[in-house]
Amino acid sequence: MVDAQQTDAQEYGLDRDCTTLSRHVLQQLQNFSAEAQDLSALMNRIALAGKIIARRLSRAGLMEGVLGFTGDINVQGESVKKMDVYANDVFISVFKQSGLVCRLASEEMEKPYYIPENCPIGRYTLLYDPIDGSSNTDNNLSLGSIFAIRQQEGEDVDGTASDLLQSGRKQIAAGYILYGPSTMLVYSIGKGVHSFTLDPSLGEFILSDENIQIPNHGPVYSVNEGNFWQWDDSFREYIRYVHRTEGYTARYGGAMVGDIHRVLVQGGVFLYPGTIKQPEGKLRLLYESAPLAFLIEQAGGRASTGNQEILDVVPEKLHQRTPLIIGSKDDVALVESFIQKQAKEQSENMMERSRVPQ
Ligand code: P6P
Repeated sequence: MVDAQQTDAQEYGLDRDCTTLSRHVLQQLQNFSAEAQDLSALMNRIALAGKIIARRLSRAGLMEGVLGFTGDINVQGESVKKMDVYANDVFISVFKQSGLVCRLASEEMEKPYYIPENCPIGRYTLLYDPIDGSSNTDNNLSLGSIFAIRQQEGEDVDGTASDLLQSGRKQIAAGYILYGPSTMLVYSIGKGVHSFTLDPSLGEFILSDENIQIPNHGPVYSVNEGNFWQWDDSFREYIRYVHRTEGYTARYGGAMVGDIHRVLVQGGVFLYPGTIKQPEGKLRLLYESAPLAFLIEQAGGRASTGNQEILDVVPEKLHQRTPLIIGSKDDVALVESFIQKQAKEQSENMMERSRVPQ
C-alpha cells in the first residue's frame, strides 16, 4: 500500500524530472507566443552546447588534442587553448542551423560570425564567452561558459554589429554554464534566476533551484590579490579592511563563473579592478560582465564598475573591457564606499592646494 505522502513525493520527483529547461522557459513566460517559443528554443540550444562541451571536458584527460595551447593569440592578446577553439565552434555549430540567430559574437572572434545565407536566419544575437577560465582546463578545475541573448535592432548592413553597442539593459536573457563536479546551467530571462543540473543518465538539464536570491551580505571576497600593488589605493584599503575584520574569507578559483556562482549561493563579492597597466580592467563587458550583471541583479544583487552600474555602461567597441565589482548589494556598496572615500579625499586635497597662496 503506497501512502499519500510517498505518492506526493513520487509525483513531485517525476514532475521535477520533467521540468526541462525549454519547458521552464515557457512556464516562466506563461504563453506560447512565437517569441516565447524562440526563447525556449534558444535556451535549449545553449543547453545542447553545454552538454557537448561538458562531455569533452569530462574525457579531456583521455583524448589527444583536447588540452593545451593552439599556439595562437586571440583578439584579447591571450594565448588560445584548444578548448577555447573547440567550445567556440560548438556554439557556432549548435546555432548555425537553428534559424534563431543572425550573428554570434564571441570573446574568441574579432568580428561576429554571421550566419551564412544558405542557413535559416533568425532575429537574435548570441554573445558568449565559450570557455571562461581556460587557464583551468589543463588542471581539471572548474570552468564556465557565459552567454547573453539580444534581439537584432535595425539592419546590420555594414557588418560592424554596431547595434550591439548598447547597454546591458538590452539583454533579453543571460546566464552561465558551470562545468564543475556537476554541470549546472544558471539563467534568467528577466523573471528571476533559476538553476538546472545536468543529469547525464537523462542527457537533460533538470531544474534544481528556482528564484535564487543572493544574500544581501556574505563572507566571501573573491579577487586575485596577486595584483594588490597594481590597484588604485581604494581597493587596497578595502582589502586591508576585510583582512582585519572578522567574518570574511578569501576564495579565488581563476575562473569567474565558479567564483561568482559561489558568491550567488553564499553571498559576498567578486571583484576584478582595473590596474595601472589596464585601468579598464581585464574582463570584457558584452559577453562576460553584462550577462553576469543581468543575472546577479535578477537575484537581488548588484554589479558595478565602481562608479556606474554595469548594466548602464554603453560600450564603444565589441571587446570593450570593464572593471567589475559584483555580488551581494551590501558588499558591492562597501567596496564602492572605499572608492568614494578616496575620491572625496582627493577632491579635498585639490581644494586645499588651490587655497594655499602660491
Ligand atoms: P587572473 C579567465 O581568463 C578570466 O577571464 C576570469 O574567468 C577569471 O576570473 C580571470 O580571468 C582570472 O584572471 O588575472 O586573476 O588570472
